[in-house]
Amino acid sequence: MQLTRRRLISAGGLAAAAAALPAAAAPAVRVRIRKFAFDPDTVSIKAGERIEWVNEDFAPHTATEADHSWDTGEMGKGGTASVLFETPGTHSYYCVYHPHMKARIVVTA
Ligand SMILES: [Cu+2]
Repeated sequence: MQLTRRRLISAGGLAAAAAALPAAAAPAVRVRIRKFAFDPDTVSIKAGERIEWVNEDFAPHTATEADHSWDTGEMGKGGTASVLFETPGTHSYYCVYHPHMKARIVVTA
């Protein structure tokens, strides 16, 4: 059973250019998932930074944009996933398994 899963998904266009970069090249801001909540539930980053989620619960979770423009897929216990945000804007996201889990990302220029 695979406990740790890493994904890199690009949001906001230029996906091909972003995918060519090593994942470590973009700074990451960590969001913990614990007790069926995203912590912090609002995070501000600059364009070109990544969010990395770490699932500290036993239950599986996702981080999924409300309009489904990006989705980490399932993160199991101890799993991680990251998304690169290249353009300014505000993203509302939730967990597809537990829709009451909601959070926000503000990407500034
Ligand atoms: Cu969940």
